[in-house]
Amino acid sequence: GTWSAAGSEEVRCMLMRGGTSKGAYFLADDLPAEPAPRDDLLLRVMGSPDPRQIDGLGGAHPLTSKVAVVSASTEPEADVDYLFLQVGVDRREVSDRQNCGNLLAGVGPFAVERGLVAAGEGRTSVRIRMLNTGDLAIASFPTPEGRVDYTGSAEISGVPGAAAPVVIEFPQGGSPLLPTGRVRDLVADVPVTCVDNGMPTVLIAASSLGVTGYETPTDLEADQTLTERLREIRLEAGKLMGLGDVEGTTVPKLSLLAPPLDGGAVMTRTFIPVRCHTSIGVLGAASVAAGLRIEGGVGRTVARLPAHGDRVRIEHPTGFLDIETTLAYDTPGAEPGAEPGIEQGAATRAASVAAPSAAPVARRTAVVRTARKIFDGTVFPRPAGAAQH
Ligand code: NQM
Repeated sequence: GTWSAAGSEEVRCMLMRGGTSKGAYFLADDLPAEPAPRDDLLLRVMGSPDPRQIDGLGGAHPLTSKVAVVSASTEPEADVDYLFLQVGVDRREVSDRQNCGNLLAGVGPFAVERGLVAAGEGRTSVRIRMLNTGDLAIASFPTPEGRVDYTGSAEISGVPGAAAPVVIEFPQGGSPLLPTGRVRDLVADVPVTCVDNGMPTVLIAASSLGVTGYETPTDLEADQTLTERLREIRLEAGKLMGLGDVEGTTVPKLSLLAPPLDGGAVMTRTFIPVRCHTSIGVLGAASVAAGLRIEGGVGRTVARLPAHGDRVRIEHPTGFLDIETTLAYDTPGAEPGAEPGIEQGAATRAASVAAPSAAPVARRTAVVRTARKIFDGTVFPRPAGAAQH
């Protein structure tokens, strides 16, 4: 940030919708390099901590209290680096412990807008290294006449109207798909499947928690018994997943699964982790989709799975999200891609998943999102040291 003559801080910032989230996008060079002053600045930019975020850009919900920090990549396999930061709404906290596949949709367009990446002819592909997980994503979007065109006919549930499609591909999942090493765990007396295809997520059949999975997010958030059960499950699952003490962190997420209502594979209610998502996160959905395909997982009895290789339609409170994902079992010495898909005789392998070398991996995941530049300019953070409550 720089200081104006009047002594007020100002920072260059672009406000964008990325998928079903909204966030402030910054060039890394426009922010303090050190995490402590950077996070302090971002809290003041968003107006946190305050449940209404009345004095900042934040929209009073975790889905609209997000930040993307983008820079040219130092790695040969990527064009840009993207760091996602979740800014607490009513908590003085900025976390880099989760990724965000929705804000990711705006990263490519933002990189072109800021001149980090030259626009291609007609379309531009941007290779994005996601610093939160180390994974790679490739985003491609229309750039007629060398400029990002946000208009188009792609519709995504949870966003009114239509916009240009941003096609996002995740070439290969990095982290183990089954963080506990098992297809199913009993956690706080509830059977769960813990899966990570880009976002650590705990899959639970809604029925095993005494709800249908068709309730509104508001009703579920108001259910004190459910809230307490989810908290218990999450704390215990977090440890099993190798995430340590997850009290106060935003991962793992929890997805309640119910049979689909509208021709999809499954209905979901996702907790992120306290608020119930009004739709579902992109990487959260990628994890659900991969988890459903795991033989012996809790999703198997609930979901109606499409054929191997077909898109998995994840239903959520405001529509659906289609995820393409391919799983395979990696065995040492095997030719990459030569292993059978999970639908072809994977059951016996899944049962002996204790050997990490035989664990399933996500080969490729792809999704269509949209993004939009809403505002570009200068943000004036709330002054440091202003009265706090
Ligand atoms: O899972 C919300 C969102 C997300 C995360 C959350 C996300 C993802 O919808 O990739 O995008 O789970 O906190 O933006």
